[in-house]
Amino acid sequence: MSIEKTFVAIKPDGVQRGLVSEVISRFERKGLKLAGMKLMKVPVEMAENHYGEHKGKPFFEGLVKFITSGPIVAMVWEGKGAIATCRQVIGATNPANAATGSIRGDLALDIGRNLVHGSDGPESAAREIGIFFKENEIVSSWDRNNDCWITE
Ligand code: DAT
Ligand code: MG
Repeated sequence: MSIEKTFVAIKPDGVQRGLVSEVISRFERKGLKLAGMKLMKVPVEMAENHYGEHKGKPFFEGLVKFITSGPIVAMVWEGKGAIATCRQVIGATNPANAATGSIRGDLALDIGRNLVHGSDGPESAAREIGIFFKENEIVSSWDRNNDCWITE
């Protein structure tokens, strides 16, 4: 398993509900390493680009409206197998099917208010990091003094 970077965002519902620290702590405690983070409002064009694969679906308009409705916390997390691991920490798309112990399983009820976004593969991770972050906003592979206790 290689060291990967993935894009994760706390959606407007997570910020509004005061769950920013709760969500961040779950990725931190897992052992992932924070490589970028900012609070921002997403412009409509950026939201449409980010969710481009869903254009034309019945929920697309509502999704763009929701994601642009308030600030999000955009993040890059790094670690061994980080892309799939973050998806597991986040849980299934519909909170009704998300495992207990996952963010959506523990903290959300509705598919349209599922708190967190995570890239679903290497291509989308690279694409989404590029949409939300400039190169100089990412701190790659910085030395963490407990790395040897997390990754062999
Ligand atoms: P995920 O966010 O788990 O990657 P996705 O990429 O399939 O899920 O969809 C993006 C978001 O769109 C998802 O987090 C919530 C919303 N969404 C997906 N399917 C939906 C549906 N059937 N009805 C309403 N919203 C939906
Ligand atoms: Mg997705």
